[in-house]
Amino acid sequence: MQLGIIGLPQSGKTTVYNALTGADIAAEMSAGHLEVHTAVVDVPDPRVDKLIEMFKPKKIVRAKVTYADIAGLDGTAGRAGLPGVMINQLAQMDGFLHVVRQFENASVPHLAEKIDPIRDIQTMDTDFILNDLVMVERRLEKLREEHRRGVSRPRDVIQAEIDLFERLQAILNSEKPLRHYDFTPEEDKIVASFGFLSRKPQIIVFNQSEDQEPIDYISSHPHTSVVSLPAKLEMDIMALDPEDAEMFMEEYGVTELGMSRLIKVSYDLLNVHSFFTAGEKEVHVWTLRKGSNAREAAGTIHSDMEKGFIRAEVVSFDDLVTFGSTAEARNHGRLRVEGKNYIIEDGDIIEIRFNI
Ligand SMILES: Nc1nc2c(ncn2[C@@H]2O[C@H](COP(=O)(O)OP(=O)(O)OP(=O)(O)O)[C@@H](O)[C@H]2O)c(=O)[nH]1
Ligand SMILES: [Mg+2]
Repeated sequence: MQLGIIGLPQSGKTTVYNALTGADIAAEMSAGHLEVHTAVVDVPDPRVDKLIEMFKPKKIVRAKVTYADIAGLDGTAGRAGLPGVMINQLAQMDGFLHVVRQFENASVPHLAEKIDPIRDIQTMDTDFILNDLVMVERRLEKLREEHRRGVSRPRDVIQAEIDLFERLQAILNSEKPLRHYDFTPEEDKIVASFGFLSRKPQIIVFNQSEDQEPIDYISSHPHTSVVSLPAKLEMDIMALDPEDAEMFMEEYGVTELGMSRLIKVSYDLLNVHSFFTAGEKEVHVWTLRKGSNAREAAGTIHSDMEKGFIRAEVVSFDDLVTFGSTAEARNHGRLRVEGKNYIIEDGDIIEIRFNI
């Protein structure tokens, strides 16, 4: 899973990146050209700590999210479009953290004179919207041509796709990102295959000073989450050793770092959850698209397990904790035997029986 950190110049992308990953990249002006830094971060999950306590495993593998600090966007690409290298970089991402400047700091220049976070969200969106619009229009031309000839596919199928793309065009022409809209599963399949940038899920990250109140920007849109945090303060806390960090947090009344919240929100935004395999050898967190079944879960562990799937033995995290061990959970009838169509729940601890 990869999330790109985007935002206007000097909005605090590198600061957020450093705070998230513990990196120490100097906050230099990227001067508008493409520059990317990448780091992998463990997803904090107290359940894993509990499993480690129970199983005392030799090896631990936590869930991970990759963050890429992508400098160089500024909302001015217009209809000429983004440079190809930038599009390639952005297209690889599963979603974006969109850093929006809320902090006031006279020594940090802003493209516009006044700090206006809501305007900045729209400015950033514009590059993606125009990029997608060009793609949609190109596709529409092709589809209309195909419809005229009408030999490759039935005309009504082509027409349905034309209707869909005309709707996308209307949305984009009204300067709205595609991620604000829901599509039917069939439409979604077509839309997803184009990798539209404005369709990818986003977390809006309002980068505040420690004394600022959260902005009232409740997004009811699907595929969009909102987090407010003081990135600079959190970056400074990350740079301290743990004892000093604790004192510092107490002083500022910070109970949970926005960054660990942000990592969790990232995980949710991408519509995935976790299941575990746990034993003395290894406690392993596996990331799985929500709604996947036991056979697909087996496949994320190993393709042999998927091919030779017989059954899954499943215990929920809560039951395991209540009964203290897999054996005790079994004695109380809480270790379930499930077939390949069983839908995995968040926090299931599973063992796959398979045959190759
Ligand atoms: N006061 C204050 N300053 C901040 C905050 N976040 C970032 N800054 C400062 O703003 C400047 C820009 O921050 P960066 O993190 O480098 O911003 P960026 O988005 O990576 O900038 P580019 O890569 O040039 O586009 C730096 O001088 C930061 O110290 C904040 O929350 N409060
Ligand atoms: Mg930067």
